[in-house]
Amino acid sequence: MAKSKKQSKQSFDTRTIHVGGEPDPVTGAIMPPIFQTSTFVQKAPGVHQGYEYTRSHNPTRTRLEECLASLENAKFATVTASGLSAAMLVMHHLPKGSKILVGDDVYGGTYRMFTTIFHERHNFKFIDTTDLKKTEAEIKKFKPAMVWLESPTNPLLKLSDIAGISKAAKKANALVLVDNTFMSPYFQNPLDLGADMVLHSMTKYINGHSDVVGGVLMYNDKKMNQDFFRLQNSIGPAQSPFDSWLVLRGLKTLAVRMRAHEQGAIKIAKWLENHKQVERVVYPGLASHPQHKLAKKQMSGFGGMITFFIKGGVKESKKFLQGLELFALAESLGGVESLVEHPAIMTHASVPKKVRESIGLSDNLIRLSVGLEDVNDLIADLENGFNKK
Ligand code: P1T
Repeated sequence: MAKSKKQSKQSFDTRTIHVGGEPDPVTGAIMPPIFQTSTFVQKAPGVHQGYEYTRSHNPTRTRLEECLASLENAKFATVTASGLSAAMLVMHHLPKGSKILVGDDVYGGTYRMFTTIFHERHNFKFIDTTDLKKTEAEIKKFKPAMVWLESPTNPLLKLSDIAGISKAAKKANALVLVDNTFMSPYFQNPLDLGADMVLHSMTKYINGHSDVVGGVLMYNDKKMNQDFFRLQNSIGPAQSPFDSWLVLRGLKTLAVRMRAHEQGAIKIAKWLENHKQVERVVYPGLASHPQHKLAKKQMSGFGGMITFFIKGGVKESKKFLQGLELFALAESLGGVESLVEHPAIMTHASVPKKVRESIGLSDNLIRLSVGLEDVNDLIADLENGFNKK
């Protein structure tokens, strides 16, 4: 639940390395120690040095929270055990019976949480938030307590106008949360665009090495911070000190990784666009992306995720996926190694087929997370996939 030491004069790259990464004041160790402890000794009952019990807080996690808050230009950050547990805290933070307007293309696990766990506590309405006018009208009509956006969405890479929606939500007293997992704080900062909360699955780009599951919420409101502390402490989805330390380590290269992910993704997206076995490529950096203009306006880059529709259906998709070697067939994204997956069968299987079809999440859709391997090797691998007999 750390408050950021806002070092706004320093660049993003510098802050990834130095905020929360200060040498250990006791020994001078340049890398912060891992406080691998469950509890903290008290001098007298209630007399402690700021830490009591690792479920509530831990110095390694505090360092990570300081760094993350700084990178997202937030005053506060709350690190949790997974991206979904960060979402769970938000669901408990909102008063019972809240109306929540949600983008119609969100991560399958988020959809499952809203429709099968929290549907009894809150009232969810899913709409296409890419249409600003329609979203503004819906905010007026539905009167939500919160607008929940993913931008770009998983897996269709649709964008929502964060500044426009935040303005309309503010007028209607609604909070705006943006799941910024796909862009990472390097390419997009929703709080600067008027959102109230940012959520990341740290499992993805923030950690970047596919060896940790984690989540984080970033925001500016002190009361919110007190409530998230209460909820974290009372419900218990705290991240372990070792995992927080690994994320701190991964964060140091976030800026260089994001630039490299994007460089590879742009080349691959353009190559796919000219491939005869590809029906359509979706990548916010392509001029053909329906919201390319908005992407240039609200993001400082386009990221490393590509979605494309292969010519054919499930049969052709499976053949392609089985022909790949470098791209590992796995759920998740944002790691140094390239991953590929079939959303309809894998990450979004919990979204009913009818709903998937209504939003264009079809059976010939393939999602790539472009890693940091040599891009020519990746392209050769994709060609092998297309040539698989
Ligand atoms: O897996 P977890 O750390 O709990 O994060 C959930 C989550 C939240 N938001 C977005 C946009 C996500 O993509 C995810 C997790 N997504 C995958 C595992 C995936 O393969 O898409």
